[in-house]
Amino acid sequence: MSGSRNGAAAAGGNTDLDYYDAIDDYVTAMQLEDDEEECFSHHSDGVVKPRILVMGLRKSGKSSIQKVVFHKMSPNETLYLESTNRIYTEDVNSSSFVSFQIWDLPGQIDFFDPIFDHEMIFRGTEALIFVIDSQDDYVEALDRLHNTVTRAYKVNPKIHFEVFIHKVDGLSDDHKIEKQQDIQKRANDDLVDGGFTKIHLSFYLTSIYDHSIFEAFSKVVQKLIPQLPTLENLLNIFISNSGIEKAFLFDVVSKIYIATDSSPVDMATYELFCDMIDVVIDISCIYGRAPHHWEDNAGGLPYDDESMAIIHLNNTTVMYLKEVTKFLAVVCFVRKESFERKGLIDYNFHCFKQAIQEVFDVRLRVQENRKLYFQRRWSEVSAKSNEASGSNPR
Ligand SMILES: Nc1nc2c(ncn2[C@@H]2O[C@H](COP(=O)(O)OP(=O)(O)OP(=O)(O)O)[C@@H](O)[C@H]2O)c(=O)[nH]1
Ligand SMILES: [Mg+2]
Repeated sequence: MSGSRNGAAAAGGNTDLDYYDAIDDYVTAMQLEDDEEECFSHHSDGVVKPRILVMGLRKSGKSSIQKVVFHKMSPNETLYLESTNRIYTEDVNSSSFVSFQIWDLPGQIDFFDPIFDHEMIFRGTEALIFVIDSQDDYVEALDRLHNTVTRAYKVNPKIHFEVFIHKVDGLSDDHKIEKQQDIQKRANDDLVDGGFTKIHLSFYLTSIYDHSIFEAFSKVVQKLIPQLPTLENLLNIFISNSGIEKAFLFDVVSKIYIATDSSPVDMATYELFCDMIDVVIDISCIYGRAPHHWEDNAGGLPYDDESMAIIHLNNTTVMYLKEVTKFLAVVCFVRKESFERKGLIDYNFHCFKQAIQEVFDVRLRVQENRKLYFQRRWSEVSAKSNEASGSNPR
């Protein structure tokens, strides 16, 4: 591994752990994983990018969620969305670690109709989001959920099943909890009754009218990032050495947070950070100048490696946003007295940024190896099948 072995400067913190140890652990883990052929099995169609399916009944809100999270559509505009009548696939590639393919499946199609090769689709799927409209009667949705997850599980038991209990904006907090408990109990009881005790469903209360949909999507995407423990570890080292209270690593295009330090996440903090990103991006879009070479990427956002923002709050805390790699930013809360040592924070940030870059480089190398591996496997398979068809002429 290249790069200097200088650890972070500590503000009275632990110097034993340094960024490079964390990266070395990660590289070893990835090499071990690479030796296991089994980990490639669910990519048998050669697609290395994780695939997320979004399923659910008609009008449950599937397309709205994708438009709001990935296309910055305002929630009110979703009122005019037409019903989806075919499968839409989209590549999401905003920042270094947020890279997947998302499929919007129309509510009205029967996915298990023989004209769909649902087995092939589930085999290459890493996450299945099932959207339930909480404002509607959800008996039919629960039936469909059960049918979908049990069939998908039989094909690919590694899929993460994520249930969005959606459109909860009209409900009081008590009512939301009641609804979640009811849906969760019914869905899990159905699985136990059917003998599917190993299927795990994760539930989220979501709405496009607040930050809950971004938080839920963040958690879904985090499960697809094998480097997550390393990123969390790096954030822990960064904050403990810099006197920072809480830090998130954000994809600024989607406002998905891909990692945070190990202290608990408070929704209000997350919302404040999302608002800060909106302010930075909005001001940059209105008054900033987009570099020409970015125009093909993410709509030519005027956001670059110089981007940063500082907001002094009225409660002796400072919000600090700093770019890490393209479209990836650290946003953190710093106490005013710690912020007086901004030089130390910036030095530690520099080490953190280098470490993230190294993790990303390793990720790219692993992805490249996987691609070559699949190309080799597929050429072997097609050579064998050509041989077989040549030796058995009809
Ligand atoms: N109140 C509320 N309405 C929502 C929310 N999300 C979506 N909707 C509304 O739900 C309606 C249906 O949304 P769509 O995104 O078209 O639903 P869909 O699941 O894609 O529907 P199909 O394409 O027909 O399968 C629209 O009028 C949206 O404005 C939400 O969080 N809260
Ligand atoms: Mg739709």
